[in-house]
Amino acid sequence: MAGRWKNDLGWSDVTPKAAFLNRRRLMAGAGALALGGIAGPALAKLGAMPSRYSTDAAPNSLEDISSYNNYYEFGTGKDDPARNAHTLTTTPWTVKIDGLVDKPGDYSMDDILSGVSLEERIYRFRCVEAWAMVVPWVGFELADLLNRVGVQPSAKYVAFETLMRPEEMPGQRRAILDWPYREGLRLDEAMHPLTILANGIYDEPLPNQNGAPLRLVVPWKYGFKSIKSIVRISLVEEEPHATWNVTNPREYGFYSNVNPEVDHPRWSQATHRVVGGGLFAKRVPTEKFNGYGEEVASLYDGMDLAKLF
Ligand SMILES: Nc1nc2c(c(=O)[nH]1)N[C@H]1C(S)=C(S)[C@@H](COP(=O)(O)O)O[C@H]1N2
Ligand SMILES: [Mo]
Repeated sequence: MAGRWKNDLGWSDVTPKAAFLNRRRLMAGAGALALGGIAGPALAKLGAMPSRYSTDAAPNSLEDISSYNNYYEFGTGKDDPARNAHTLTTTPWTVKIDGLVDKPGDYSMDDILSGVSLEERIYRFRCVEAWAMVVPWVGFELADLLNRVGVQPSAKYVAFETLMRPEEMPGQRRAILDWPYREGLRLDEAMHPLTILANGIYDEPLPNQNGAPLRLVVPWKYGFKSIKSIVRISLVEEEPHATWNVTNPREYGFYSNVNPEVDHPRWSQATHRVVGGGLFAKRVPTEKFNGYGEEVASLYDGMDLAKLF
């Protein structure tokens, strides 16, 4: 089977995107009442609107996206999160927003989702391990949330933290990483319109293994920057602790922009494998900034991305 990437035949060739989005919007409008029976006992549709930031590349199947995961809180095998993450309680959920903000507080998911408009963002997603997928996320711009809580002028970075709950996260009972998982962005990266907080995939709530109920998605950076199941967002002055960067700074930089010119010390980053493309699928060239250079390259003007990777 051919790998589904850019010019290969794929889902988007079979279903023209406009028609697909239209049909889905109609379904969202009609509500679960009229059409829910046809769709089966599906989860509530989120009703996300299409976005100009979406790629035309064919999305991976929900099966691919929710069965091949990195989420070490649930084990280090690619199929461990799908097997184990059902134990995670995601309601109620609060996100503490603190640090250099005008309105710090403990915000419920309802607080957070009220006043944002959910969009579908079909993004390329590239893991530092040299595999990739295309994911139809549902979410909203992180900037929307940060603007609502009011970022103070002295803030330079945003720090994120994953839930710490070893009773429900078996991986946290072992010293695989220095828990809780933490990540960070420079403020301008965090405010960039491509940076989203996602609460869904394929117009349905996020599967637990993908970081329910709320996870970061930064499509021009290696996947480990896209931290899952966020419980804390802090506006800070200094470069924040980032789990993989601190664990192994020689191999994982704080910035970790996708970059085919800077190899991982143990493997090449020049190409990657598309998940779902089959065992014998050809590797495809990796693009700088994962193909989002036009949008984000200027954030790094004057920086040596080989040294400050
Ligand atoms: N809390 C937490 N977030 C995490 C991880 C993790 O182990 N724990 N893995 C990261 C890595 S390495 C990748 S590639 C992506 C994978 O996201 P996905 O499973 O939705 O494809 O999540 C990132 N976010
Ligand atoms: Mo990753």
